Amino acid sequence: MARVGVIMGSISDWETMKHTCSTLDELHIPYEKEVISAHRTPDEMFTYAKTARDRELKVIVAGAGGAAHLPGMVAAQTTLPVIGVPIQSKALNGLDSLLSIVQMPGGVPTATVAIGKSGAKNAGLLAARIIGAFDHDIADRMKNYRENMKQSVNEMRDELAD
Ligand code: RP5
Repeated sequence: MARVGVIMGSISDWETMKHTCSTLDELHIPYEKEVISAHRTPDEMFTYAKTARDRELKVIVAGAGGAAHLPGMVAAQTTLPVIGVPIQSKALNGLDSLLSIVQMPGGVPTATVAIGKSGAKNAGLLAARIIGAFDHDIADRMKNYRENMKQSVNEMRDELAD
């Protein structure tokens, strides 16, 4: 059963949001993925957000670009944690997306990660950490993930020394 809901405003966001999904794959965390647009399919967005907890999702990751209201609007309709990923838009390079997501008025928390690929990857890791706070198996997988990162730096040092 999916524990993370990964949604995005357009298929054009997939190039970025696939990094959230590959991170969740790496950690063996089941997820579902869907295109849901705040302005093109508002009714579906409300239904998705309102049914998310009953469908046993634990975290929602929402990617959007431009006037990126999807994460905040979803957060307004659920009590689950919502992580917004600012997509690197063409016109303003993602600064518009970032500010739209991060500047939520007090009362409706929406976690915000970096613009683009790094943010999408970190959204997957943050979702894993949130679930890992209550799930020891996933917490252990996060520990391994960090160990692997440490190992990769050791390999860089070896390469530099060669
Ligand atoms: C937003 O508009 C989407 O999240 C996407 O980043 C942006 C552009 O959408 P398309 O015109 O590529 O469908 O809703």
